[in-house]
Amino acid sequence: MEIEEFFGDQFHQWRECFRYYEMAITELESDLGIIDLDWQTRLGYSPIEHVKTRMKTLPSIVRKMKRKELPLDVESLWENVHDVAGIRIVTSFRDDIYAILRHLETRDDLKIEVVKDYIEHPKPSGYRSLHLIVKTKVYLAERIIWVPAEIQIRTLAMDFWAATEHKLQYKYQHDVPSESREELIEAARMADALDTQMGRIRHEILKT
Ligand code: 0O2
Repeated sequence: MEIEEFFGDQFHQWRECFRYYEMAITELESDLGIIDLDWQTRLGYSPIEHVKTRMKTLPSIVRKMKRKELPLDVESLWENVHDVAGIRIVTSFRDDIYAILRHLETRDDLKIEVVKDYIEHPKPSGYRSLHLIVKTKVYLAERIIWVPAEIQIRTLAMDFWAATEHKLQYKYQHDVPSESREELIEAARMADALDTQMGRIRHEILKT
């Protein structure tokens, strides 16, 4: 089926909505680039290791809306699906995650609506990350809009685990045998232990 046919007379509204998500990603990526530079300039160290952006794909959006039994229209997308625009901030150390959160909390161009701490409370799969559902301020030519986005903040170790596990399990859970699932949970604990150890080493070095 052609995309235009799928969205029917809402096609233009969906397209407009997607542009707003793209603008939010551009805005967030640029803001984070500036903070990164500022931290490096002033402190010689930035908690941001790197940033990755992604737009949720249309099939993934439709799957999520169907799973949540939402009407497939633009208003419902805007109100209920908060991760169409996605930003992932990767850090070296676990403490850096919370340093970034503290910074984001001070900004008046960002409203943090929900904080999901999967580090304090990992998912049963072993997944660890800090998720923020935010609204980001976007200046259009003639008005200001607040666009929903999801910010995921995690260490390199958490990111390595999540990216690898995603390939093996997340979308195809039924294919992964239970022993492998256990091993993945164990691998997530090892990644967490590595974060703890690196944090401890950093602390020792900073003390000297
Ligand atoms: P993609 O490709 O990243 O878009 P909610 O909106 O709260 O009702 P949702 O969206 O399931 O429900 O929220 P959640 O669980 O807080 O965040 C989902 C996202 O977190 C996923 O996005 C993944 O990016 C990541 N994630 C959550 N659990 C796992 C896990 O067990 N393993 C891995 N590797 N990643 C996980 P999407 O939409 O699934 O995919």
